[in-house]
Amino acid sequence: MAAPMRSTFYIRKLGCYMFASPLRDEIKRKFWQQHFTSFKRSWYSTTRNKKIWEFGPKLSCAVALAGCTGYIAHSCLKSTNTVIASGGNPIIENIKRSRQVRVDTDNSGLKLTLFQFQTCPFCCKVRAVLDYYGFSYDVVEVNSVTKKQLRWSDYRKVPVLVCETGNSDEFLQMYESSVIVSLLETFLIDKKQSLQQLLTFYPGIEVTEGKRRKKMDFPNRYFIMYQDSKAPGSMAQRKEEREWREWVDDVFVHVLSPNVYRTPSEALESFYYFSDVGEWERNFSTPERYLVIYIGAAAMYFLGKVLKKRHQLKDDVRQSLYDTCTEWMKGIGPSRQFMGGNQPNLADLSMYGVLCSIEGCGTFQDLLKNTTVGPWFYRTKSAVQSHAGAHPLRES
Ligand SMILES: N[C@@H](CCC(=O)N[C@@H](CS)C(=O)NCC(=O)O)C(=O)O
Repeated sequence: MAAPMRSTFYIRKLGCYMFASPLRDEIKRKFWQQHFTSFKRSWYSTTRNKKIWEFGPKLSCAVALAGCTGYIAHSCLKSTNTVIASGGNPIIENIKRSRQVRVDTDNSGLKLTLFQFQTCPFCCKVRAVLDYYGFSYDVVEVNSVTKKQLRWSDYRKVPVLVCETGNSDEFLQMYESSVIVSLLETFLIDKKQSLQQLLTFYPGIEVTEGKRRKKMDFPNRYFIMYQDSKAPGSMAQRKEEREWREWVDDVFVHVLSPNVYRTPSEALESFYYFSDVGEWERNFSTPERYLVIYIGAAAMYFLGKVLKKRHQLKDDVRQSLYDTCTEWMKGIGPSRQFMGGNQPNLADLSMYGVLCSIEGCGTFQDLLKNTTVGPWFYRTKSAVQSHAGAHPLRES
């Protein structure tokens, strides 16, 4: 499985906690191309001094790097949130939980811990599935700047779902939100096999994206492995569910950030909202929190523009958001309550999860006013919050 580099720039960490990471390279390239090249040109023409030009950027980079490193070192050293013991389960058990979700009817026997950012759309998607099916689980809020809660792992993104296997030396690490979702669904169908066995159905392969960048791909991520069990519904319904789940990941999720970071004030409002629901006051020191809010909002405002271009959104990005939600509602059609019929399927839960990541932003209020997505959204919310899908666990 992928082991991205541990040493990352502080500024990247600030921006990445929401949506930025898949676009990181593109954003960096375009940002530096557009802003740095023009800056370089004007500075060079003003100074007309080649030596200064050659030496200047190196010096500024060194100063900036030293500053960032110092700050990160300072915040890591003073952190007391996380105690990591060596060897076995204590690694996971000693990490501070931000909350515990307990559902009485859960008899899955799984001891799950979700490492997450509260408002990351991929994490919201996994939570929607866990809650709908009534799994009990612990939540660890990862500090998006230091990521100290993930130090035990080579994987540097969230969500990560950890399952303690009962063997004190082992725990299972699951990542890639759509793999986690398919894996949980497959487990509910065939509880005789452990998650560890089922994970072998979702192999990751390394693919090269562009010229140099390598990433992991999980070709089976939208497939539920029914094996000997009778698959529910028709083949067409299962295909529809897979296609819409893919659409949520490949299309819908990319419309969100250019919208919530559309203007500087909207970007700031969004970051204040993320700070509230992510309880950053508890998880960050005060300077760290304000730094993330203000620098994060500024960075994401600019990145939002890059994303808008990259994903070819309309000039008025709200219109792209309304269009995608209208497409979703058309997909459900007038005679169904949910994409899954009378109850949500994995496409409903994925779409709901991703959408609820912006529920407290002004963008979401605009969406409710300008589309018909509201009633479906609140129907799904109520199914998720009441653990309406919990019966498969009860039957085991
Ligand atoms: N394809 C992954 C995407 C996960 C992802 O990009 N997570 C972001 C948060 S929204 C992250 O952890 N970024 C941190 C980083 O890249 O350093 C999934 O579906 O789980």
